Amino acid sequence: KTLSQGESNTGFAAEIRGLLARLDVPAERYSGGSRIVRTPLTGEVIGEVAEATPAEVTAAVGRAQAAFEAWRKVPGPQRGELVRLLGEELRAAKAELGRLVSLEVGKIISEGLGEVQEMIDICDFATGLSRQLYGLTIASERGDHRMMEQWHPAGVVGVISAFNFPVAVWSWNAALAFVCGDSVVWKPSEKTPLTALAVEALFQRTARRFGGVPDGLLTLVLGGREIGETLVDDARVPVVSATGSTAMGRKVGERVARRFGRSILELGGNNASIVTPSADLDLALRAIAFAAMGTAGQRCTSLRRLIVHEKVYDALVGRLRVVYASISVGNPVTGDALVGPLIDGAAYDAMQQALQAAAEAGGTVHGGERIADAGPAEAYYVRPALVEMPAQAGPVVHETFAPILYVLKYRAFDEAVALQNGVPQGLSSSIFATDMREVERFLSAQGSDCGIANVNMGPSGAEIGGAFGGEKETGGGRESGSDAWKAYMRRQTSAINYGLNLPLAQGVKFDV
Ligand code: UN1
Repeated sequence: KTLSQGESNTGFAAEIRGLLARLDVPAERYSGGSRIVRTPLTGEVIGEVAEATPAEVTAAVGRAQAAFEAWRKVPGPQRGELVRLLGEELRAAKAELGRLVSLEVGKIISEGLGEVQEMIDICDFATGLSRQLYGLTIASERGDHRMMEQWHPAGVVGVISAFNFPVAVWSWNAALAFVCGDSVVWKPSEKTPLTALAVEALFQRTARRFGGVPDGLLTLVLGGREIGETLVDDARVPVVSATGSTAMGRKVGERVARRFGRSILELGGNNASIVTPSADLDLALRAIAFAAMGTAGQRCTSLRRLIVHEKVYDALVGRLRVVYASISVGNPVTGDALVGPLIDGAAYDAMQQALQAAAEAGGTVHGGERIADAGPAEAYYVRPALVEMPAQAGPVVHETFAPILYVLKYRAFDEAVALQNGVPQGLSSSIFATDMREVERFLSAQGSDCGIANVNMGPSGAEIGGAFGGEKETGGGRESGSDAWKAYMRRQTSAINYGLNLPLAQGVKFDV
């Protein structure tokens, strides 16, 4: 279903102002500033935010440092109480914040709500974690000695987040950082400052209920690259967590490493699914549709490459072409389309360039065209593209943040795994198979080289609980689940002598 031009321009600016007011964001935070914010749904202006100067960022880090020095003294389980309350506020505001995400990013309503649910889930996870910041007791080789390790708060955590998950990615980092005893300075994407302002207001509401937190525990800094660089270069920020393109992450990683800080990098993905002859094709079709076209292909986990065995190629690709030609594209807020707009015109141009390069490399392109009657001229709605490729070359080895699915054919299983691993990125992957040998080989050390490897589902849609992140040019960082919290703390190893002698390790003698 597509909407007519007149139908889609429904005054989202007014609705957004109403939502922000209900979430306690003062009007001056999103009016009269120099940075224009548009909704991709219609291209209309929905805010004008003031940007921070580099000096303001430096001052924010100073306040965050002072906040950290106070917050680290608060016991972990009490810090967990703050995050528990944040989860309560998010539950209460889920409908409003979720809708705001959909309005600012152009996601379908259920994905906007899902993003807030992901925030709630990490708050629950972090609350439990606040009582489980475990270290080890280690057997010592020396008599009357004990060894142990403790995890201490790291300091100020800089969080740089992307437009596509404007609030969930902040929460993966912030919920862990807060229970770990850290403070946070947050630079969201320039494209999505309004949802960030709403989250800041929810945090302030939470802090008041908690009974006061140190000033500067969370500071939001709005702006572009220059203020990101100021944050990244500040030696008082021991941990920088950055989500976005590989090009951005390479710069962040290098700059942070130069001052011996630690980075947590969540960068580009170029995620593949392998469809084997033993696959349940009905299930695979549904999973592929969500993973490749959901969020208009704008997840770092979106499915971008489909590697299909020649025996099932025609059956699967034929059905996929029907789904691609018929999926509903349009305004997902005023209608029930499953594919919303691209974030902006630059994303559209990048998509068209990739499709042209694919055609030049011998690809057969189905779809990919702009749907002009789906929205006004400043909105970029496209039909998702299915591109049959003769080889994994050209644009296939790059991440294009748009709904393009490249399809490749394989004959031998090892060839499929080699194709899956044969790109510079290493975030997520999946296999569709009911043959357990193929499944286990895919999950083995010689199988997928990605941080995430799924079975009988697509590569996107990870849940809180598992560590999220990937290898190679994806940057190596892990966030949210498992023991990802350790990256937000510093480890201290202690040996304690409770005896009267001084035995030295390794049997060394040194008698003075
Ligand atoms: C991202 O696209 O930056 O696994 C994060 C997923 C979501 C998170 C995506 N839980 O697709």
